Parts: sequence; structure tokens; C-alpha cells
Amino acid sequence: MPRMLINGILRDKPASADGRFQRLPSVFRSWIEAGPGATFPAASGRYHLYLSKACPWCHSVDLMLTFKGLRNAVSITWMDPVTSENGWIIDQQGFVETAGVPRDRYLFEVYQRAAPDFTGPVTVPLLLDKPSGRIVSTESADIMRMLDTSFGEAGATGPTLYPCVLQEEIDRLTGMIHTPICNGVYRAGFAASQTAYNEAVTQLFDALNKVEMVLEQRRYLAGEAITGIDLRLFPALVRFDPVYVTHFKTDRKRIADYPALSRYLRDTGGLPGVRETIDLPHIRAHYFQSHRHINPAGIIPIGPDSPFTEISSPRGTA
Ligand SMILES: N[C@@H](CCC(=O)N[C@@H](CS)C(=O)NCC(=O)O)C(=O)O
Repeated sequence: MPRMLINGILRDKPASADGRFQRLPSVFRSWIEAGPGATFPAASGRYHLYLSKACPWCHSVDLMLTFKGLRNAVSITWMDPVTSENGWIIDQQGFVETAGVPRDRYLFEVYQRAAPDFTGPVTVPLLLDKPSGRIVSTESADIMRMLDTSFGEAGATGPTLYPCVLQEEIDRLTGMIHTPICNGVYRAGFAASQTAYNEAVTQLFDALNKVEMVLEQRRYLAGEAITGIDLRLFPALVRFDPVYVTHFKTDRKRIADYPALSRYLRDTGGLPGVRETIDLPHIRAHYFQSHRHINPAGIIPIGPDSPFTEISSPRGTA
């Protein structure tokens, strides 16, 4: 049973009445700004991220760190692949002692310490301000934007991934991709009624068909150069054939059946530093073994060939 914090106490999440999966809105939405007067000023070494290699929203943030050259500017605590009765478990083996970051067992303890009366979901990604112990943000889109735009004086490299001239187009693409695809796979997979499933899966494939047409014309979503919206779509595509098709019943087509999306997945996956952000066995273990309400025996299916299986499939190590 999924859990959430209610007045600071971990409790079962109430089920939705109509069988539709609802992702609760992020509550922490403060902003890191460049310049001295800010409550949360941009600075190398000041902020900490709690991330999961399995979670697509975290993957987008991880990709932003890579593209902006910020891997050493922000410290990170990673989650274990499989979640528990108490939600996300902190990876103890990979835990790096960091000033201002107590060694917790579960992610919910971070929320309890920073906001003792918090009511809401216990989610990754989470951005922490180490000096104050406050949670800056739990919204991946905002975290990506902050890393992209506020860290210029704090070590970020490269051009913005949300350039002025493309903002309108990126916003249009975000509307086409975020709800129907990135979130749509979850709405299909966690639907508790046929109507809710049908609605989600129809919107999902309508959107994928549209994106396929965009990518027949363009190398990346917004043109010849990669932008932030690519960093949001890519994690969903990486997980699509190896996980979503079976686990979330999104089986009308695979990404492998779309020539332009397949080409894009391979090209983007081949960019410097991108492959290192993908741990397919970890991703597959997470989905198939954490969501026992839709996969009670926790069996990890053999999975298809995908551009990333050869480096990391459990089949390669069996
Ligand atoms: N709005 C958030 C959503 C994050 C989110 O839902 N993360 C999932 C992992 S993929 C999570 O932690 N779920 C745990 C839960 O809802 O209890 C974002 O984009 O940052």
C-alpha cells in the first residue's frame, strides 16, 4: 500500500474514488537564485539532492547535472532500488558522509526533520539546503530549471537548455509530453478501472505518434540542439520497452516500433555522460519488485533487447 506523510506521520495513502492515479502536486517549491540577497543563493557545495536511479524525474535532474557540468557542485544521496512499507530506503552502501546530511534509513525521515507537520507524498527528487536543513524543492521541473539558469557563477557550463528563442516551442512540447507520456505511463499502469486505463493509454499513444512526427523532422525535440524537454522525454523512453510495455500494460506499440523515436533514443543515449546515468537492472528491479499491488510475485520479466540491454541487462549477467 503506498504511503504518505499526514501531519508528519507515515500513513496509507487514500485510494482515489474513480480508479484514476493522481500524482499529488509538489509542496516544496522555493527557488535558488544567483546573487547575494537570495534566501537560497546559488553556490557550489551548498545543496544536496536525494535521487533514485529508477525514478524518471530524478533521471531528468541527473541528466541536467551532467549537461551543465554540475556533478561536483551538488552532493547526492541515492535510494535503494526497491521501496519498502516505509517508502524509499536510503542506499547505505553507497552513502557518502556529507556535512549537513545525517545518515537516515528512509527518505521520509528527511521530510520529518525538515518539516515536522508535513502532509504530502514522500518523493524523490528532493533538493536540500545543507546549512539551514530546509527543503528547497521537490519538483523536478523546477530543480532542472534552477540548475540550468541559476548556477552560472557556481560552476555551471554550457548554454542554457531553455533558450529564450525556443521557450514557446519548448512549452508547447512540454504540454505534448509531460502529462500524456511521462505521467501517462503511470496513469495507465496504476489505473484501477478499465475506463481510467483506456483514457490514459489512448492519450499516451496519441502523444507518442505526435512526437514521432516531430522527430521525423528534427534531430532533437526543439530542433538541432538538445534542450531541457529532451532531458524530460529521454528517461521515459529508456524505461518504455524494458518496463512500461509489460509492467504498465502500455503494449500497443514499443519504442522499437517507432523508427524516429528509436533513432532519437540511440542518439541521445550516445551523448557524452548519458549512458552513465542509466542503470537498467536497477530500474527494472525497482518497478517490478516495488509495485507489488500490480506485480504480486515480484518477478522481473526477461525483457526485450533495447539499446541499453547489452551494457546492463540482468540477462547479460545471468
Ligand atoms: N512532481 C514530482 C513527482 C516526483 C515523484 O512522483 N516521484 C516518485 C518516484 S518516480 C516518488 O517518489 N513516488 C513516491 C510516492 O509517491 O510515494 C517531480 O516531478 O519531481
